Amino acid sequence: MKPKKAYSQAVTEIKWQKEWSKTKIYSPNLTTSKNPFYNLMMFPYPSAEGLHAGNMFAFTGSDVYGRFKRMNNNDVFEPIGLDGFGIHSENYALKVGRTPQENAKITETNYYRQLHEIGSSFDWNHNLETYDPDFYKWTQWLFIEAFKAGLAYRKKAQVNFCPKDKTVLSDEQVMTPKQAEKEPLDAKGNPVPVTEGLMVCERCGTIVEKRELEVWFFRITDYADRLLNNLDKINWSERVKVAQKTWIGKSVGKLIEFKVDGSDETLEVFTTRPDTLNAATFLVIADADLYSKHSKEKVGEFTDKYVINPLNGKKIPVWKASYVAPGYGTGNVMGVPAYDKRDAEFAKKYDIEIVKLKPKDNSIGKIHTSYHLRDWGIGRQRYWGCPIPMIHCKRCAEKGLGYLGSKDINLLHADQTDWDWQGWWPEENLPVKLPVIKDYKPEGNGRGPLANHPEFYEVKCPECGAEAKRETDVADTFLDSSWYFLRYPSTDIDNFPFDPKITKKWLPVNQYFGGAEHSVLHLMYARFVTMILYDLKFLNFEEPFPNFFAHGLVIKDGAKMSKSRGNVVNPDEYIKKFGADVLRMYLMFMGPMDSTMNFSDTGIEGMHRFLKRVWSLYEQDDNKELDQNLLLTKIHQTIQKVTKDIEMFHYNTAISAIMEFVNFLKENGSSKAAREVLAQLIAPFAPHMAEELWVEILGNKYSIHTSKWPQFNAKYIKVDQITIIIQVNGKMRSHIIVDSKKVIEKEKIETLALKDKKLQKYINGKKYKVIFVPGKVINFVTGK
Ligand code: ANZ
Ligand code: ZN
Repeated sequence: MKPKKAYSQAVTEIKWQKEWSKTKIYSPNLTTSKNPFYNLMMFPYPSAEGLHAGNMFAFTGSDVYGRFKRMNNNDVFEPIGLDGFGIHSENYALKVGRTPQENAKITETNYYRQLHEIGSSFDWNHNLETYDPDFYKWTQWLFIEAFKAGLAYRKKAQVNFCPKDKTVLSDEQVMTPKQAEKEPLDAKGNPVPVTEGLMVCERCGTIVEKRELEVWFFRITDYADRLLNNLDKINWSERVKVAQKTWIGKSVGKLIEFKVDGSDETLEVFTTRPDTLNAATFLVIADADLYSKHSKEKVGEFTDKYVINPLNGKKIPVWKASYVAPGYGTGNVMGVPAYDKRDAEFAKKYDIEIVKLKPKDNSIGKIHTSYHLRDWGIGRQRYWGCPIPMIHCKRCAEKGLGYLGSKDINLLHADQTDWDWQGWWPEENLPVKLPVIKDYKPEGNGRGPLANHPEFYEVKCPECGAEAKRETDVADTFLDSSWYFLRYPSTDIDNFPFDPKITKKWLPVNQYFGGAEHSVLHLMYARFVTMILYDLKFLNFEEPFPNFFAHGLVIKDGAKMSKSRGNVVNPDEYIKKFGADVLRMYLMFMGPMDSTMNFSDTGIEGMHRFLKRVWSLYEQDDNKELDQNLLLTKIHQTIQKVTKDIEMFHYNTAISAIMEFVNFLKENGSSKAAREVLAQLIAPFAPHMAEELWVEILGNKYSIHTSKWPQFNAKYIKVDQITIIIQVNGKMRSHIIVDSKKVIEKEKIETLALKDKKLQKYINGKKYKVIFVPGKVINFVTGK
């Protein structure tokens, strides 16, 4: 048997990609599918550079699983799109002097080209882009639903502000330089050394400031307990669960009241160590100003006040200090310098008494639970985002109207003020379109660029017709990605964000795949939004991703790929040189899917040789004398190993097993059955070559990707058998598989080995001595 032609990856890959899209084998019928399996990879933020090898690694990892599931009787739906709104794209547009819209068109073309070329089994009939009005119309719908449910509100608050990106950030977007993988910069863009407690912007690494601004929030704190408790019910990488737990930061303690000396006023503290009340020697109250300027230092001011320690009646001083957070607990802390490090530093600095009494339980105060999680600041004073579909009208406020006239829905919360009257843009008139403007550069004055455009914000109040005003902040990009997975199966529905029937059939997502860096950002927000929609009865599940796998990281020359380091591996070059199959196989072979792996050119060349070796197997004639039982054992052992490994995302070891199989077939000869199995086992990894082998060489029915995954049969897998290497003069020449009970019996092994055809060639009547390593090697030493 000979392949009809030499393998050309360039020709073959394009040929099959065309055929796949023509025959729509990756587009399941979403209404009639019998075994729906929603296989999803986090969609990318498009950047100027396009996808790098690290992205391809993640996409391939997800796609291997999707292809595997498809061959295992599932109707796999694997959509893709672009998380295209946001600061990242906008900053790039600013840099090159294009509008974000023009820029989006260019990156969209480039991204979709790359995503085609990698050969993933995406359903290209359901892609979406978050900046598409058909998509963000529903992001606005979501905002309004949250508002109506009392879960979106405006509030003046101490917020995080990035002086470089000139916008408010959510708490989740503020991190240590290490978490952000950025060198810290000051507001002017100068590098600064990393110090403890330094917090920077997730996007640009600039040190974040605190500002008092009135902005929109989503009330995620209402869901803190559910977000925490449900973690026990979902199958996620452990490190992501831990990150969410820590971020939610539930802590149980006590609220204790201290009476202010000489007044009726009391100050209440939150403490997790009520047993140290006997050693409390001062009380600290938070101060927004000190906190925003010196939150990482211990700066304080004495207030002239004293409070009475309720346990022992002692008079202790009240301080204002920078290390106490206004938004946490009660904003007041009892200072216990003997047992708390921060209090100790503060007490030493300001000469406050330190009392070393042994902690002792007491009954003062009431049990209280505090959370680290705070509400999600969702408004951005930027341009390239989803317009927040809210309006406010003075006249309605003066008339004392409630929301859109319905006084009975009392949606006002004590903490939502400044706006006289808030209503939403009527849903039938959505979307509120983002206008095309040239001056979209942020000014940093606390208002977004749209605030300079009266033609955008001046509207007639939908309630009373008077002159009213639109919100000019846009929504955080993370609002777009908090629900996008609901939209994919329903992209062709235009009267609702997600079709109820189709949603019921396809969601929640069966397997989600993505980066661990989104642990407390996207993954937390998506869970929260799904819970809101569940509570509003739009969904019948409250966890969007019951199964989530956090993939690892591809590095180059020891560092994370980044343009500034100049170590970005552009997949285009490799695809051109070696083909997508080689790149995919190499990426999956580099190491465990959840580890950190180094990309190397020699590694990819090795994989190129391996695939050539695979191809050559199909040019080789069968070995008629090959022991068919031995071959069957090898086939079924390989099927079992590869199947189990793919199920657990252990792709690198699955590929090792395939390599071993190929070596075996090369050495011993193969059979048509073996070659069919081999093509199927490599199909998830090297889909193009596998298709070519299956259809053109083996003459099977198109397509291998919808063929049935080979099943292993336990009767061929003799686990109680062991391989003994046969050597001649210390060189490996063959091997035998023997019953594990016999592996130590020298004579029996020798007799068995002598039946081996390959060995006979070498012995060929010569005299020999036998060196036997029980259970491992039998060496025939022949002399010259
Ligand atoms: C006295 C004490 C003694 C405390 C001791 C700790 C150790 P978590 O676990 O994070 O909830 N605290 C309370 N509110 C605070 C605020 N707004 N800003 C800064 N610190 C605050 O920590 C709760 C503990 O952090 C509380 O318990 C309080 O200090 C402090 F040996 O009270 B503790
Ligand atoms: Zn009005």
